[in-house]
Amino acid sequence: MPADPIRRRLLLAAPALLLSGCKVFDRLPRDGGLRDVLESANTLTDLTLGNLADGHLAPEYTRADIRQPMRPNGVTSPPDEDYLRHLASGWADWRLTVEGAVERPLALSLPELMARPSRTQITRHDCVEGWSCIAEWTGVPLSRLLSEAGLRPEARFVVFRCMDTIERGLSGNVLYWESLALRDALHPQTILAYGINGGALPVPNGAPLRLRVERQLGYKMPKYLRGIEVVADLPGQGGYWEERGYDWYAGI
Ligand SMILES: Nc1nc2c(c(=O)[nH]1)N[C@H]1C(S)=C(S)[C@@H](COP(=O)(O)O)O[C@H]1N2
Ligand SMILES: [Mo]
Repeated sequence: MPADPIRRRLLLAAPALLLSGCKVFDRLPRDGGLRDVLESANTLTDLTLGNLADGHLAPEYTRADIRQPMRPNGVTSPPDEDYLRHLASGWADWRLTVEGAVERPLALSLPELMARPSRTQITRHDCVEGWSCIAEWTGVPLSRLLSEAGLRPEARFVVFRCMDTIERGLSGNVLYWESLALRDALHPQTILAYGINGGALPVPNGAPLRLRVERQLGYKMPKYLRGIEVVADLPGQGGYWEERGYDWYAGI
């Protein structure tokens, strides 16, 4: 517990906020006014929790703490033609795009990303399903790319677009996607990782590039990235799993 009494009081208040963040209103009708009011209260709670975590680093570990390979989860072998073509060509034509509310949109190849200053961190991945893994991640800080692109004043959220179909729906395939508040996007441990445990990122863990956002749960870390969009307003519920009832702010 921090010695600072105000900080301590805020931390003690956090469990209550967490409780109020539960989706207790999931049984209310989708189009109900009451549900909308409760959902906006929930978003407020999410933002409050995010602010409480501001400035804090997730714990980092040593190599000796890495006791297992990184367990792959969710999509582990994207079936998508585009993805398989990029994989076969060694990512030669793949580009990470950074666009939306930015001054200078970017389209960067893997070697261009790897040529930028990198950060390596040994962190614990917590999946909402209840398992954890410690691994060493290497990548380019997202803050670096966002400052290269230059955020426009209306920028508030960052949306991540992936290359993998996670669900084959009646109205077409659904690709995985996620989003973060700018505050988490700019956090020093938020990186776009192309390396794991000293080697290249393998396909099951998200090749060629995946997000690490260390103070949140696994589903907030999209793999198989193709594009980043800076936006003023969050599209829909903010991610594939969020549209299926998961919390948008998944702080741990
Ligand atoms: N594109 C994409 N990203 C994803 C997923 C996915 O299915 N597709 N699953 C998420 C979940 S629930 C977890 S726990 C982590 C798993 O990462 P890992 O496969 O490297 O363990 O990726 C997250 N990012
Ligand atoms: Mo997960």
